[in-house]
Amino acid sequence: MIDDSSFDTDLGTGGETHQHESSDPKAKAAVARLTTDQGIPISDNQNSLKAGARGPTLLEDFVLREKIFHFDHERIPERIVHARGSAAHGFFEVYERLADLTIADLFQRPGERTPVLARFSTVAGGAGSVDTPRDVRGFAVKFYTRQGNWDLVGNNIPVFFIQDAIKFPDLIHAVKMESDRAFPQAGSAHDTFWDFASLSPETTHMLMWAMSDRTLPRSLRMMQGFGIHTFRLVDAAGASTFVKFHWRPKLGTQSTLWDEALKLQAADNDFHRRDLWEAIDAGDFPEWELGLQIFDQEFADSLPYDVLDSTKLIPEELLPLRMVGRMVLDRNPDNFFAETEQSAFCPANIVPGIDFSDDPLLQGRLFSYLDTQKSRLGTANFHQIPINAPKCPMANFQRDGQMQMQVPKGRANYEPNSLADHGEPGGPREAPATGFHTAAGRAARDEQGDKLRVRPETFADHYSQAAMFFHSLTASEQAHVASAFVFELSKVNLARVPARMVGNLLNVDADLAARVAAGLGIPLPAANPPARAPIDLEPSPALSIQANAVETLKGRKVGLLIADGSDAATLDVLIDAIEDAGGVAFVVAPRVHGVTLSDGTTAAVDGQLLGSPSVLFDAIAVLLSDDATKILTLEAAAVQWVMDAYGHLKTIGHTAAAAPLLRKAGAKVDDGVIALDDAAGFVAAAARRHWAREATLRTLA
Ligand code: HDE
Repeated sequence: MIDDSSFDTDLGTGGETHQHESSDPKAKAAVARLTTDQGIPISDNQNSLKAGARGPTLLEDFVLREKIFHFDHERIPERIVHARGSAAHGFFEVYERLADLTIADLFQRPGERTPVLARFSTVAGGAGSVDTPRDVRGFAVKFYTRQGNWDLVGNNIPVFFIQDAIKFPDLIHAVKMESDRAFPQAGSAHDTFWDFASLSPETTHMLMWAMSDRTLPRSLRMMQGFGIHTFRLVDAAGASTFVKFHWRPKLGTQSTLWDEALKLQAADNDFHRRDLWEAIDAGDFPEWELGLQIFDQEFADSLPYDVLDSTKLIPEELLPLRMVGRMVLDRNPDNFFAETEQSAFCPANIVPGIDFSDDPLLQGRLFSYLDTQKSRLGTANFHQIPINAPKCPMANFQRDGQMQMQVPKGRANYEPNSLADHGEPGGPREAPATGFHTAAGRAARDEQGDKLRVRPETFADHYSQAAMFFHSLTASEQAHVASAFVFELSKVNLARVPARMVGNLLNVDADLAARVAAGLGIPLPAANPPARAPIDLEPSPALSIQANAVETLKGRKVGLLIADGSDAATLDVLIDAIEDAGGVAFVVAPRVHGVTLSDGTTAAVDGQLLGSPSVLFDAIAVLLSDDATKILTLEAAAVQWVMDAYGHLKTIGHTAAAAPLLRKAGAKVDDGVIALDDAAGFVAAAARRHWAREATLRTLA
C-alpha cells in the first residue's frame, strides 16, 4: 500500500463536487486525496465523462470504467457452510506452564498473551441470512502464535452429526435449501434434512443437541465452544496424550426460547452480530476460558465408546476440565470484508506440540479447508492476506501463483542448495529440533492393516449417548426437545419420514418418542433395529443449560418502557441499579423525541416501541403513569411488549399505575412480576428466567 503522506497532499483546486473537503485548513491537510487504483488524482467523482451535457458517455472515461469494474467484482464466493459469521480480535492468555503436556509455544509462559481472531457463525444459511435460526454455531479461533498459526475450528456443540467425512457433502446438501426450489433458507425443518437424518442413525445424538436450546443461543458471548475431535498434545520427549478442547463463556451459557428466537428474526436480523459488536465497542469484552480434557490410551480403552468417534463426548463428571487460559475479545474488525469474510480457518493449521488423532471426520477436514480457501479466495497465496498471515516470520520455497505479494530476492527457490557457500543467499533451512513432528507412536497402533471401506465396530452404538444427553436435561429442557422435534417433523411432507425418525427416537427414550408421535398425531411406530443395543449411561448434569445457569445481569439488556408523565426519579434509580449490576438499560417509548417526564425534563429515549419489541431484552420494566397506561392499554404493540416478555419467562417490573396493562397482557403475579418500588429486588430477579411460569403457559407435552 502506498503511504500517501510521502506524496503531495494538496487536494487540488476543486469545484463544488469535492464534498469531502473541509473548510478547516488543518482538517484539509489530513484528508487523503481521492485517486484511481493507479494513484491518479480524481477531480470529479460525481459525473461520468460525456460528449455534451446530455450526450453519450465516453468509453475513454477510465475513472468510470475502473470504478464500475471493481464494483462488479466486489463479492467472493461465500462459504459453502458457515457463510454467515462475525469475527473479533483479541488475545489468549495462558494461566500456567504446560510443559508437562506439550511443547506448544503459546502454553509455555504464564501470563503471556497470544493474539487471536475468533469467528462465530451459523451453518446452514447464506451470508445474508438471519442470526437466530435453530442451527449449530461455528466457534473458530485462530491463534497467531510465535510458532505459526493454530486454528481451533470448533462448534458450540461437543458432538457432530456424522462419523466419517465422506458423509459431509450429503449432510450439507440435505440441510441447505432444497436444490430445485431454493428454500427454506437457514433451517433444517424440511423434507430433505429429515429424510437424510432419519436414514442415518449416527446423527441421533447430535439431533438431540440440535433440537435442544443449544441451537438457540441468547448471544455469541454466551455460548460454549468445543474442538469436538480428540486431538493430541505432544511433549518434549515426543510422547503424546489425548486432549479435547472446550471453551467456557464467563457470562454463562444461555439460550432463548423457540418462540423468542422466531420473533427475534423479525425484530433484528443482526441480533447476534450487533450484540457482539456493541459489547466490544462499549468495552464490555467477552471472555471464555479454555479447558482441556486430558487422557491416555488406557482411559480411552476403558470407555464404552470410541474417542475417535465425533458423535461421542466424554462427560465432565468422568473427566473434569483443566482450565489453562482465557480468551478475551477486545477489538472489532476495522473492515468486515478484509478481516471476517476473507478470514480462512483450517483445522490442519496446528503448531509443534499439538497433533491430530485418527478420527475419520477430522482427517477429512484436514483436506477440505485448504481446498475451499483456494476456491473462495481465488489463489493459493491466500495465506498472505493480512488476516490470515502468521504474525511470526514465514519463509519457504513456494513461489509465484496468482496475487503473489512477496518479492523474493535471489535465485534460491529450491532446496537443497549450496548457494550460501558461493556467497549468495541460500534461503531458509529445516528446523529438525524445533519444527513440527508427528507424535511418536501415533502410527503404530491403528494405522496398519488391510485397506478397508468400513466403520469400526466401536462406532456402532448410536443411541446410548443420545439418551444420556436427554436424561441430563431438566424437565423444561426435555419438553423443548420434544416440541422442537414436533415442529421440525411437522414441516416434513414425505409421508414415511416422521415415523422413521420416531422409530429412531424409540431407541433413545420411549417417553420422548411417544410425545413426538402424539404431537405429530401419528401412531407410535415400532423401534428401528439398532446396529448395536444401547447401554445405560449415567446422566451428565453438566450438559444442562438451565441447571448450570449463571445468574447475572452482566452482558444482559433491560428494556424500560416509558411515556409522557413517567416518574423521573424511578427511571434514574432503575438505570443506575441496572448499570451497577453490569447490565445495559435501554429506554423504549412510543416516540423517540420529546417524551416529557414527571419532573418536566425531556427523556433520553433509545428506541421506539414498534422497533424495540421486548424480545430484544432479557427483562423489562414498565414505568407508566395512570394516563399513559390508559393510552397504551389500547396500543397492541405495548400489550404485546408485556405479553411476550411474560411468555418468554422474563422478569417484569412495573409501577402500580401500569398494572392494567399487565392484566390486559395476561401477566399474573409471580416471582418474576415485581413492583418497581423495589429496584434492588427487580434487578436481582432480572438476572434469571422464571421457569416455574412455563408450566402455566404451555402444556410442556
Ligand atoms: Fe467445517 N467446513 N467441515 N466443521 N467448519 C468449513 O471451510 C468440513 C466440521 C467449521 O469461521 C468450510 O472455510 C468438512 C466439524 C467451522 O470461517 C469447509 C467436514 C466442525 C467453520 C468445511 C466439516 C466444523 C467450518 C466452509 C466433515 C466442528 C467456519 C468454508 C469432515 C468441529 C470457519 C471454510 C469460519 C467451515 C468442511 C465438519 C466447524 C467446506 C468436510 C465437525 C466453525 O471447508
